[in-house]
Order: sequence, then structure tokens, then C-alpha cells
Amino acid sequence: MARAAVGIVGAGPAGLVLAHLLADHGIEAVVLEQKSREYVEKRVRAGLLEHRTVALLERHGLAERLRARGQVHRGVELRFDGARHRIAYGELCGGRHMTVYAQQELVGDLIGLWLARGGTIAFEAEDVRLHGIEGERPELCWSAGGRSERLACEFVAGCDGFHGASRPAIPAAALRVYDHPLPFAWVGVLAAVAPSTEEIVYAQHERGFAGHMLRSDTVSRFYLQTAPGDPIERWPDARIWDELHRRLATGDGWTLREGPVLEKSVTDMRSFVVEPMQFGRLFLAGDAAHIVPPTGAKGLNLAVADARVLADALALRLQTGDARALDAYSATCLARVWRVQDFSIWMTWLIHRIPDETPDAALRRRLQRAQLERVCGSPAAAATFAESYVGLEEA
Ligand code: RFL
Repeated sequence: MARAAVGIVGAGPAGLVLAHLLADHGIEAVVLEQKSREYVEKRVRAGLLEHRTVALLERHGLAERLRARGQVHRGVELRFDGARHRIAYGELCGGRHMTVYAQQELVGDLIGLWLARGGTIAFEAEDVRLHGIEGERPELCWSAGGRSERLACEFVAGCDGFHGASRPAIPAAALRVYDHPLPFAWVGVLAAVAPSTEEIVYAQHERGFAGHMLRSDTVSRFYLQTAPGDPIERWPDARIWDELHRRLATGDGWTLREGPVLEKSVTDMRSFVVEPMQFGRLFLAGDAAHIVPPTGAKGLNLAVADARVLADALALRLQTGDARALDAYSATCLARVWRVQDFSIWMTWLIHRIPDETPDAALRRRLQRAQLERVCGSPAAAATFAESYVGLEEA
């Protein structure tokens, strides 16, 4: 049977960053991934990295391609009533910035660097099961190419996302679950077209939210608000462009460029947190433990932040026997998770069309407008928004 100090389930941002940080501490980890390498390196998701996420990757020598190819941003645009309002978060937050870099690029970089340093990833690991997490000798079992495999480890990191096998391995009675579906969903569109904006745009519109996000000089990402459960078949390309034109329209002659749609899908929104993020020798990180609505672009950044805390805590425990940081892992992470959850939910309600069936919809729409005007009109309110958006708080 194979052995490693830490068994990591999932080769997403959380699992891969954790693997690298542990290796920098001199701790051996093995990563199990359900999908193929090709699949995870092409999966389109997030694209906005916080200053502190990039700084961590740089400190660990993981940001060379990101530095060369990522785009630095210092402002974001909020649109409503056809008017454009720039929040200059760079100036408001002491020069901190965000970097646009596609999640699949980052995942590809982390996998390449991990394999180059001699690390192991078992791709296409099927039916991963966690055994003995409540004892001192946990084991991971899986099958690959028809063969049964086992890994004995001292600790298990559950980094396998929302639908993974790790969280369900914890007895339900040991977890408190906060699961809050939101009455919004996004049609996410990837198009082969140069961006029509230099900075990310969030547009609040009576037809629903529209977002113009950035990826590269030749590819752009767009989001359109729809109702949860809406099938993507209801969104032919012509309808997507028509809605984007309407919802992003301004009164100053700005125009939207169109291009071939490369990918599109509908994602429902939810807020989800489990407490605690640990059970016995299993530690959850990233989407396995929490989901935030995507509006504030925080999920990947939270996943990396969890990995940083977990790597340091595991290293202390494995190398000195001091378990205090590991015991406090969940509390340390949850403090940040709830702050980010609060901001992400607040920003979601700020920028989406409030559905008619929402209790007090008319009142809430008036309050939403008052908040938008305050964020765009008051330097203090803009600074508060900017601080949460760039993730200024340390924890
Ligand atoms: P991931 O990325 O889901 O990786 C988990 C990995 O585990 C594998 N896996 C398993 N492996 C073995 N056995 C099993 N049983 C397994 N089950 C699953 C999976 O194949 C996968 O490789 O979780 P991680 O590492 O926690 O990272 C979280 C982020 O991916 C996620 O929070 C972000 O994508 C959220 N998000 C955004 N975050 C940002 O910080 N900035 C953004 O701009 C941003 N935009 C977004 C987003 C998420 C979106 N969707 C699709 C929900 C935009 C959207 C539309």
C-alpha cells in the first residue's frame, strides 16, 4: 500500500495549492483526482484573483505564467440607468489590485509545476472512499483502470469541491449545515471576441443583471441573470447577444462587440457553509466546505486562503507535534468565510433584478437603488465596497 503524510482529494485550486505549500514545508502529499488531466485543465470557471492570492502564489514560485499573462486591474464599473460609475479600488485600497487570469490556466500551471517537482496526481481516480478518519490511520481507497488502489496517510485534505466524496464521509450529526439557495442564476457565456471594456462591468438592469468579465485579448466572459433551473436550451446565441446589448446599454455611445459563443451554461446560486470544516483527521478546504454566490468572485480566493492556513497548520503538527493551529483550522477559516459570505450575498442583492415573488419586492428595489447610489456617490461607501471586493482584510 502507498503511503504519504497527507492524502489530498481533488486537484482543483485548493488541493493543488495545498500540495505545493506542503512540499515547500518538506511534507509529502499525494493528490487524487476524479477527472482526467485534460478535463480539469479545460474546465472554465473563475477568473479574478485577489492581490493576496497572487502574492501567495508568487511567494511560492507558482506565479510565473500568471505574472506574464494575467492582466492587472485597479477599478470596476457599476452600471445602472445607462450610466457608468467607476469604483477605483486600487486608489481606495492603497494600491491593491486584482488580476484577471482564468482558473483553468492556473490549474494547468499548478499541475505542470507539481509534476515537474516529482509530485504525484492519480487522475481518473474513481469511487474515492475515505476510511478511518476518526482514528489515527486514515486510508484513501479508489479504483483506477479497473484496479483497486489504497493510500495510507496521517491526515486527509478534502479539497474535492461541492459534489465531492469528502464532506459526505463526515457523520451528518457532526456537522451544522447552512444551505441557502438564492433566487438567481447566471447564464455564463464564453465568447471568442475581444473585450468591449477595459475593466469588469456589473450592470444592474430591469431585465436582469448582466456582467462583462474579462479573460484575454481574444476571449471574453459574460453573465446574464436568469431564474434558477432555467435550461440553457432557452438561451440560443441570438437571445444571449440581444439581452447583453439591452442590459449593458449606456447613454454615451458605448458599443458591445459580438463574436462566436464558445461555451455556455446555467449556474444556480447558493450560499453554503458547513461547520466545523474538520472531523477527526479530515480537513475540508475550498468549495467542499463552502460556496459563495459568484458575484463577488471570491470562491477561488477562499479556496486558496483555506489551503494556506491548512498547509501551515499541518506542517506545525507534523514537524513539531504542536496541534494548536490544526485544532483551530476551522475557526480560523470560518471567520473569513462568513465575512466573504456576507459581502457576496450583499453584492448579489445589490446588482441583480429582485424577482417579483420576493417578499417586499417593491420596497427592496427602492432600497437597492439607494444602496447603489450611495456606493457610487459616497467615497466612504465606495471604500467599504472596495475593501471587501479586493479582499483587503487579513485573517
Ligand atoms: P474545485 O475547483 O471544484 O476542485 C475540486 C476538484 O475535486 C475533483 N473531485 C474529486 N476528486 C476525487 N474524488 C471525488 N469524489 C471528487 N469529486 C470532485 C473535481 O474534479 C475538481 O478537480 O474546488 P476548489 O479547489 O475548492 O476551488 C473552488 C473554485 O473552483 C470555485 O470556488 C470558483 O470557481 C468559484 N468561482 C469564482 N471564484 C473566484 O475566486 N473568482 C471568480 O471570478 C469566480 N467566478 C466561480 C466563478 C464559480 C462559477 N461556477 C461555475 C460555480 C464563476 C462561476 C460561474
